[in-house]
Amino acid sequence: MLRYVTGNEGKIREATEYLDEVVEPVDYDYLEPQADSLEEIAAYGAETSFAALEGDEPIMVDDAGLFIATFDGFPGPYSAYVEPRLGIERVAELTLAEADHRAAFHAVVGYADGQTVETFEGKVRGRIVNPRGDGGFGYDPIFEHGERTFAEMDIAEKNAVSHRGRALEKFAEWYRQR
Ligand code: ITT
Repeated sequence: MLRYVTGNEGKIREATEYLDEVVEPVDYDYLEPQADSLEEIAAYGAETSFAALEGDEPIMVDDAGLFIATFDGFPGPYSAYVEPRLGIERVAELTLAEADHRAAFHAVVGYADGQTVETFEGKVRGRIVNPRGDGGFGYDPIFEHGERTFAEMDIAEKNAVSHRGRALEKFAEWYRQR
């Protein structure tokens, strides 16, 4: 059994659909360090959650962000701060006022079990568009990959190409071999 420390239900839906292991959601709010690297945040989150919570079952966390090329990767690691304050419509508007609409989602799964701390990264490239679709969560409606936004895909379709799907794939492969 794995304990998935997150307050984000969208992440839990995607991980549960992807992983064979039983995943128990744990809503523990670890204080995220101000860091430019998702790896650092995910490793810290997994390690401190394992230390703070009772129990021996391994912990996983997932730190993700939307990196917009024309803004030099902003909001990136600050995506969770920007989403409720600026709003995804405004993020799209600001990006579409520029010439370059390219963006990438990154996700890093962090794992800790008291002995080992590991991170697994996934990335997907796309471009920013005006919001379309009502699936997914977060920035999904403004991120187009191929012809569709992530909010126009179902969970399996998104997992097949997404940053989180790639990170979960690497993690699952490593975890199975342990
Ligand atoms: P936890 O830290 O509790 O796991 P969170 O939502 O705060 O949940 P992050 O810091 O990783 O998680 O999230 C960064 C932001 O990016 C946040 O606004 C998310 O909604 C958004 N986000 C993360 N993954 C996403 C995805 O697959 N599609 C769209 N938006 C995503």
